[in-house]
Amino acid sequence: MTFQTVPTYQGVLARYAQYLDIPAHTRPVTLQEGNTPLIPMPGLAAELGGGFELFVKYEGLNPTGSFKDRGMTVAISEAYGRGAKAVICASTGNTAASAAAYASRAGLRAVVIIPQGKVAAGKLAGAVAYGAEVIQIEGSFDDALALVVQISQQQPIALVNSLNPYRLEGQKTAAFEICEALGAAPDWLCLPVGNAGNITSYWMGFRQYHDLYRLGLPRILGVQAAGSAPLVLGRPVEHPETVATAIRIGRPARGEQALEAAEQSGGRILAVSDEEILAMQRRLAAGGVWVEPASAAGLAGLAHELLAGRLSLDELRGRRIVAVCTGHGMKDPDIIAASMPAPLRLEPDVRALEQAILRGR
Ligand code: AN7
Repeated sequence: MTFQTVPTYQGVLARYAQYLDIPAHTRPVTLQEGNTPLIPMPGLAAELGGGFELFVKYEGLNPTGSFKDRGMTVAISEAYGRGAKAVICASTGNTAASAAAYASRAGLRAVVIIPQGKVAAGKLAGAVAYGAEVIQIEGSFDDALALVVQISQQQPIALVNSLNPYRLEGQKTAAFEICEALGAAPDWLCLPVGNAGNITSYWMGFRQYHDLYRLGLPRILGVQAAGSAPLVLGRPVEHPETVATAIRIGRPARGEQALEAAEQSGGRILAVSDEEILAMQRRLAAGGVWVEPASAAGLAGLAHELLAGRLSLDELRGRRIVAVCTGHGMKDPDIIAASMPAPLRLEPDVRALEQAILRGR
């Protein structure tokens, strides 16, 4: 047997350079994001009725724990290459942590604006740890986004929300990876929808690969939380609410494109309740994949449609479904304490322990 080294993976910019529409001045800033696993979920597929193949694209395994890193590496690389000294974003948390990490690495200032309360602990801690200047405003994510758009037009500070087109260029690489792993596009793609950058990017990516390689196109099921479902209601939501704080967004910046992606693909955008989201978070964890609540929304949407009869097992027979799980469970540890049983407490006594084990806790 001979020892073999593996060529170092260099992140999505290097891997997919030929497919990305980015300026020549771009100077790569990477944490080797992307290349995330596509995990088969046969148990969950069987629970949902079976007859189809189900996979989770586990984007929580990116360097800062969310899918945002794919787009952020490109947005920061572009800003860095053109000589920007500072970047800014509004964020429900994951964008903030990602922007902070990549900006720090490039030696840029990162200013992140977060809404009042409700930013999950692991995200805020990340933004602080990576060295961002974190400003909390007394308002919603939508208020924060309006502010950063204004500031970035008035000051030399680069906007790295997904209004920045380079975010989408990087983000679409997840669609490429799925096609490469399956040898074709899946039949369905389910994912959560907040500000709608991700769904827009996936649709771009799948179309690009289909134009080049004829790999087919998925139908897209975009899922919002019922208390924050502007795209389902057809109007902005002034006071969005949901346990899935990542997608607590009432005015999605790329809402039009999300609706187009859903419609053109033959899919749809729907809403699920917080209870459905948390139930799916538990079911995913039972399969070994712990994700933050928002990340369970895509699959909760699939389960919802099956239950409501708007999707049938007949229709799904032999099909391949990919659910995008956007953020790691460790991003939002508090939700587990709030929605799941606390650990049993015992004296350090072997009899007590034995009884507890035999009782099954
Ligand atoms: C885990 O970080 O908007 O529809 O500011 O963190 O592309 O917005 C996060 C969004 C899904 C929705 N899942 O994606 C932010 C932010 C997780 C997220 C979404 C977010 P988009």
